[in-house]
Amino acid sequence: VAVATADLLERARGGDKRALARVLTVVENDEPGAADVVRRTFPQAGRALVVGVTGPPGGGKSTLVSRLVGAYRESGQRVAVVAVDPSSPFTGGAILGDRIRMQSRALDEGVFIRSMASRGHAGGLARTTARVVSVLDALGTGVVLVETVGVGQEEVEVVRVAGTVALVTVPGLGDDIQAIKAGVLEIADILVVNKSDRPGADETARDLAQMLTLGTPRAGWKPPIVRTTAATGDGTGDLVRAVERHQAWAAESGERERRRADAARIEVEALLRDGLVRRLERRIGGDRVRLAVARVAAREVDPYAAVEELLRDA
Ligand SMILES: Nc1nc2c(ncn2[C@@H]2O[C@H](COP(=O)(O)OP(=O)(O)O)[C@@H](O)[C@H]2O)c(=O)[nH]1
Ligand SMILES: [Mg+2]
Repeated sequence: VAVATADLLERARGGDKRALARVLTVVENDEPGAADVVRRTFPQAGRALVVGVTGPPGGGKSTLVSRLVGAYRESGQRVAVVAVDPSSPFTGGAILGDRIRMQSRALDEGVFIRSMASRGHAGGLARTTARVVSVLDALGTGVVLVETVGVGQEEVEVVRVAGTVALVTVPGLGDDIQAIKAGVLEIADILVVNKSDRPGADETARDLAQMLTLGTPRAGWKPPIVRTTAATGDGTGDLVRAVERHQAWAAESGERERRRADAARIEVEALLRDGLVRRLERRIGGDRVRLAVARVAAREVDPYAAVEELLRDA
C-alpha cells in the first residue's frame, strides 16, 4: 500500500488528474491508505488560497466560481473546485448543470473539479472536505474554490475550511435575505450581489449593508459588498481584489492564524474523541455501550448516569 500511495501521490503532484482523483477518493471514503495519504501530504499543505463560495441555490455560485477559475488561471496556478452539494448527485439538477458549465474549464489541464457526495462521510462532511482541500493544497493546487449551498449548519461547517468566505446573494431575495441573516452572514468575509444585471441590485446591496450594521461588529474587517454579473463576467475582478484584500488583512491581523488554530483544534479533538470512544469500547466491550444506549432509550436510566457508569469501569 505504501509504495502504491507514494507512486500515486507523485503522479498527482505532477499534474495527473486521474491519479489526483484516485487519491481524493481514498481520503473521501476513508479507504485503507487514507491515513497514509494524510501523513504524506500534511507537511506540504497550508499554502493554497482557499476561497469558500456559499449562498442559496440558484444564486449563480457555480457560474461565479467558473469565472473565478478563469481569473485565477491567468496567474498560471493550478486551480481546483470542490463542489459540495447537499442534494443527491442522481436527482439534483444542479450538479448536472454544474458539470456542463464546468466542462469547458475541466478541459484545461490546470483545472481540477471535484463534486463531493454529501452523505456517508465518516466524521462528517466538513471534516472530509477539509481533508480533500488539504490534499489538493499539498499536491500543488494554488487556488481551491469550495462551493457550498449556504443554508444549514453543516454547510456553515464546510465553509470554515476557507481562508476567505464569499456569500452570494441576488437582487429581489426579499424575505429570503432574512433567512441568510441567521448564521451565514456571520461567517461571510465578502458579500456578493450576483445577477446585478437584474433590477433591485441597489436595494439588495443596501439591505445587506443595513444587516451588517445590525450584526455583531467584527474587529478590523468590514465585509465589502461586491456586485457581480457572473453571466457576463462583470465584477469578477472586483471580487478577486476583495479576496486579495481580505487575505492581506487576515495575514496581518492574526485572523489567519486564529482560523488555522481553530481548525486544528476541531480536527484534533474530533480524532481524540473517536479514538477515546473506540478505546473505551474495546476495554469495556461494545455490548456494554449498546446496553447502556438501550436502557437510556427505555428511560430506565438517564444519559448522564449511564455515561458515568460506563466511565467508572473504563
Ligand atoms: N441574469 C443572470 N443570471 C445568472 C447570473 N449568474 C448566473 N445566472 C444564472 O442563474 C442560474 C443558476 O446559476 P448557478 O451558477 O447554477 O447557481 P448556483 O445554484 O448558485 O450554483 C443559471 O441559469 C445561471 O445561468 C447573472 O449574473 N445574471
Ligand atoms: Mg451550483
